[in-house]
Parts: sequence; C-alpha cells; structure tokens
Amino acid sequence: MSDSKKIVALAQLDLAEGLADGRIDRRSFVRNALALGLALPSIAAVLQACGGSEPEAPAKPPEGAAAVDAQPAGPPDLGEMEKELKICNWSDYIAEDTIANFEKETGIKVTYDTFESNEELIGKLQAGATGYDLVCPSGYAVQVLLAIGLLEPLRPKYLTNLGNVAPQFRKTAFDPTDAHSVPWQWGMTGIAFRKDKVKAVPDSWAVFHDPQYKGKLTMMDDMRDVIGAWLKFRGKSVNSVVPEELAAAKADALVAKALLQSYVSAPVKGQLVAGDVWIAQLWNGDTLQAKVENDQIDWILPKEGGVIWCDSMVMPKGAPNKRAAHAFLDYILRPEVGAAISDFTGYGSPNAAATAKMKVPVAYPSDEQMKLLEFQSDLAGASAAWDQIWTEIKAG
Ligand code: N2P
Repeated sequence: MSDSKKIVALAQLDLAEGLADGRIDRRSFVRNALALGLALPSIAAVLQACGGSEPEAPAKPPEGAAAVDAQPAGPPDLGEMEKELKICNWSDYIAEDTIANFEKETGIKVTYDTFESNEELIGKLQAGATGYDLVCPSGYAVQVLLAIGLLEPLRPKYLTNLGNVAPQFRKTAFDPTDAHSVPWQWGMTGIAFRKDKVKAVPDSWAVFHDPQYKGKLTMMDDMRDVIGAWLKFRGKSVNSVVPEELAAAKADALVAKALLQSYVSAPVKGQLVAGDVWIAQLWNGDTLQAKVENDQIDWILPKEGGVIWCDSMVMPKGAPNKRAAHAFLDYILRPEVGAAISDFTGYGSPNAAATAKMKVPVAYPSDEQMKLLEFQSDLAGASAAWDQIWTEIKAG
C-alpha cells in the first residue's frame, strides 16, 4: 500500500479526526499508524497537520483489583437478541453441524463466510462495511486489529461458559485483559508429507531447497508463515525485524521458490490426498483432515522449530448483531460443542472442559516442545518492510 493510500485508510479509520478532536492521544495515533505500516515522515506530517492531545495517564484500577482484571466499560446491556448473525472464519475450521445446531436451538439465522489468511481478513475489515459480527484472527492479528481500532469490547456478563477456557488461553499476550477475544482453536505450522513418496522424513525446512522434490513442494500463501519459516531455518525469531535477517530469509525463500509448485494454504489438502504434492508447509490440524482421506499423509514439526498459534473469535467494530454474537460465543464454549469442533478440525481446543470430552484429545505441547515453538506477534512499524519483501518474493 502506498503512503497516500495509507493516509486515506487512516482517515477512513477516523484516526486523524480522532487525533484532531482529542479523542485519540498522540501515542495511540502513532501506534495505530505504525501498525498500518505508515512511514514515519507521513506520520509526522499528519501529527503536524492535526495537532492532538498529550498521552493520557493510564486509568488507575479500583482499590484491591488487579489491573489485569479490568473489564471494558461499555453498555451493560446489549438489549434484545437479534435474529441474524454473520461470521467469517478460516475454511474447514468448524464441525459440520455446529451452525445448524445453533440455528435450530436459537432461531438465529447464520451467514457463514470463510477466509484463507490473516492478511486477507485484516484487508476485508479495513475496507469496511463487512457486516461481520464475529471473525477469527490469529493472536498477532488480534493485536493488529486492536491497534487500528477495529474491534468491539466483549461483554463478559453474556459469556457464562468462559470459565471452561484453560488458564494458558486466558489473559494472553495478545489480549491481556480478555476484553476482546474468546479462543477458538490452537495449532502449529510445520510440514505435511506423503510417507509413500518421500525418501526420508522431511525434518527440516531445508527440504524446500531439495531439488529432487522440484514441482512436488508447496509453501503456504501466507507472508508471516513463509518468511517466518526461513527465519526459523536460520535460527531467528519468526517476529524478526532485523533487516539482515529478513534479507537472508528472502534469499532462502527465493531459492525455494524455484522448486515450489505454488504458494497454497488450506486447499493443498486435496493435492496431498491426490499425490500431486508430496511435501507441503501446512498446519497440523488440516493435515489430520487430509489424513482421514489418505493415511499415507503425516505431519512433522521441523527440527529448527515452527509457529504455535491460537485463533480467537473477536467482534469487529460496528458489529450489527452483538447480542447474537455473544450467544454464539457462549454456545461454542460449551464442552460438548467445543469438543465436536476440535474432533472435526483436528486442532487442539483452548477449552479445558471441551478437551476432556474429545474423542482423541490434542495435548498442549510440553515445555520441551515449546522450546521449538514460537507465537507470532504484531510487527507494528516493520510490517511495511515485511510486505515489501513478500511482494518481491512473489514477483521473484
Ligand atoms: C484453517 C486452519 C487455520 C489455522 N483450516 C491458521 N491459524
């Protein structure tokens, strides 16, 4: 996105206006603008043009209350239950009857759309007027959406089943007060492969540099995952903003690109099943879905490590059906509903009560496994540099 387009986006998001009339302080403005990838000179220009209030002192928590427990202010009551609900979620990420059962029980009519990457979802929400009541970004994308002011706070009084969530998925780094998100599923990004086609188990990201597999390899159509994998390959963080490390990741990605069949995410499952693709960068749960159709498919976390993520339901700014959105969240937090979702997706449930009811519970990684895994975080000011590298890799 060019800087002029980003300035337009800022205006659309009401940031510049908020800065001018004092609703947004200078610090929040800069944070939000950086999250959009706006270059510093342009931020300075808007600051100069709009003026703005000084950063406010953080609100003091009430006597005896832990700051982390603070809940958002907001209307205490959401009013009547609406008759409709519009959800946008990752593809293949819900049990076949979850929506139908919810509709039957509540009489609420659900419209269910899908997306294939966090960047696609963020782009849709930035463009505005989606009418979505619930969407399901990964943790770092929750941070991005919060930073650019695109989320509504949740009302805990309507979430009676929130206590079922396992402690490690409460008050996370991406939502420290649980004010904006309800965790949906957690999983990992590694390598799916066809046991019957490969010479050896592909236990390193280096397999995407192996010429013997030319044309049988795919990596995900996802900037954070592809560049992140090549950063991990060189022992760096998936959240690196160090120019030399990013340059090395780009070079590795270009070597791999010459051997790849394509960049493809969830739809690669069909190609693995058919045998058109032998080795694919993929999430663990989607791999299990493919394995149901072809048991020659397996998944491995490369020895250099990979990404662990937790995707969460959040309510976009201006969601028209907030009460129904809370009803759906409370519904999926029920143990049997959460268990059915994870049994279908093959992913872990962040819901402890649901995990206990799963047919084959997915255990949270051990401390040893966690040493190989990393959560992604908001790249804030470095997102423009990452975008640029990804554009060059795609074009290269
Ligand atoms: C969708 C799985 C998406 C997980 N099938 C990505 N965080």
